Amino acid sequence: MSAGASHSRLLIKGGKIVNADRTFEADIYIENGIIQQIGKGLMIPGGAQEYDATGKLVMPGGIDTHTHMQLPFMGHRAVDDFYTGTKAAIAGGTTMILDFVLDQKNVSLIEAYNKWRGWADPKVCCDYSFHVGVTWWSEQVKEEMATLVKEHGVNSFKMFMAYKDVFMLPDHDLYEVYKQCRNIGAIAQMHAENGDVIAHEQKRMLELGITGPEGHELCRPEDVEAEAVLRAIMISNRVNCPMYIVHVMSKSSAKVIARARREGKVVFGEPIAACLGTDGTHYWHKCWRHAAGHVMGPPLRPDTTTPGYLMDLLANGDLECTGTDNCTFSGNQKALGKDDFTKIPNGVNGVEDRMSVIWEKGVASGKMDENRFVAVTSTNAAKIFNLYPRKGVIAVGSDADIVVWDPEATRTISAKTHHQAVDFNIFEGMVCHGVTLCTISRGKIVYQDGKFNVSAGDGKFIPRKPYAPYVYKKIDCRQKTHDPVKVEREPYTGPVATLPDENGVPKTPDTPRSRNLHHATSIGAGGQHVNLANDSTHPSTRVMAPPGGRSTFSLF
Ligand code: URQ
Ligand code: ZN
Ligand code: ZN
Repeated sequence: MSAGASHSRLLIKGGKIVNADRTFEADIYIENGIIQQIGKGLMIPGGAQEYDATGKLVMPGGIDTHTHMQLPFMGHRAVDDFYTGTKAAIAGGTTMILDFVLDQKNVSLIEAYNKWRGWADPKVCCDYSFHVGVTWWSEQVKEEMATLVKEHGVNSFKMFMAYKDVFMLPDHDLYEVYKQCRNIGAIAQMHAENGDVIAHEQKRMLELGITGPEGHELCRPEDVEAEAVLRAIMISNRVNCPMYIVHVMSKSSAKVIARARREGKVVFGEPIAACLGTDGTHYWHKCWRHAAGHVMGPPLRPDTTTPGYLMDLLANGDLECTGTDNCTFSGNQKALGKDDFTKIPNGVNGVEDRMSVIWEKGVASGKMDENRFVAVTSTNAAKIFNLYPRKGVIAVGSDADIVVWDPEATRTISAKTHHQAVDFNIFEGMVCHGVTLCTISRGKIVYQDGKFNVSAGDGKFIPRKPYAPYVYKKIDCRQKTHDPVKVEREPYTGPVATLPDENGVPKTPDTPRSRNLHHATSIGAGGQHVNLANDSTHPSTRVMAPPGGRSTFSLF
């Protein structure tokens, strides 16, 4: 049977299908990259390739919400490009990456988008899409955001509160960007750290002679992240814009997100494989290269309870989906910062190991079941970024992006055996339950038993429409409760002070105090209350002195 024909017909039989909502035994028939039938004893056309998944789990392929393949950054370029990065993704059970168009200030977003498409399209081995970075603000940027949504299948824009003078935007611009995101049905993503404080603290650490990777965490402890998370949520909530906090790296920031969600704010938190699988104690490792290999922003946290805490919130729904922020630099590139930690290119690996790390630390550890695993590694991302149900579920009509998973097998993670281009692995030596047996990308077996069957450019750019229902139905509901309403009141006709002249002397003395100027109802704590005992017009009214103490105004 020719590869073409067998490629277009595939029967996966005997497996246990795991979606976010349920687990059930059934066979899957795929034709031309689409799931055509799910069930037992299927009647299918002849000539289909068969894969025996008996005793294994059959899950939607992972969706990595956050990668930076071949990113030009801090004077270098990330070593995993769109070919090696997507190949490694496939080996780990991920069948789609969401990468970032991320260019400098004053560069057209459309030009940047076209440049990144030119890099990715010829190389990707699995499907992908782009978030677009907004690193500057102008009327042009505003219009280009709308064009990207209308004409280029973008529905997510990423902003930075960190990387001062490089990607960072000030709050007043962020307010405008969020307003535009809301207006065009997009989701706003935020790298939340206080970039101004980091800049000062980097200087202070270097002045103290702290030049090693430990300085990277010391200059931006988790308060610096959590404050920015709160600020990003506060600003976006003012304009009712959905907020997606990328790489949630700390307990403090996760708590801020959890509280905001309980207050009804439309906020999504994305922990990454790195902070779910390891911690920031590595920055204090005596081997400089080992310590520097963990440098990313925001940093991994030295609080060793962080990974377990974040996994608990991922399991219970306070955190929503997972990415990797895969942005890999070799040890020699990291050594650019051997004398100054601020020059260590920021970024770590994860795209190949995310699924196994989360299975080991989340499912094997007993914190979540296999359905929640699928939700946080695939389905929720598809829903947030409006890919669902094309992606993120095993259902008739969906793309046949599938991973056959062996939950009992184990593998030891190592840079010596991983398929990524980078020569360092932050999970080095970690033994994980949960091994990819077979990865299927739009109906093609692209990885099986350790062997690839990929061609560069096989992957496709997947456009995404705005107004993702999973996000914007919430936004629309909140809009009803969100808009401020003015108080209808009679025009004020009482005395008004005159402005002082150029010598600061009031032109006419204030008119004598007259009675009953205020008709206030008692509106709660904060100030002195004075009863208008003899006020015939408002017998029950109580006068509220301004909060913070007795006003000079008095009736008695
Ligand atoms: O900040 C990001 O997400 C990019 C620039 C990758 N680097 C990193 O350290 N996270
Ligand atoms: Zn970031
Ligand atoms: Zn990133």
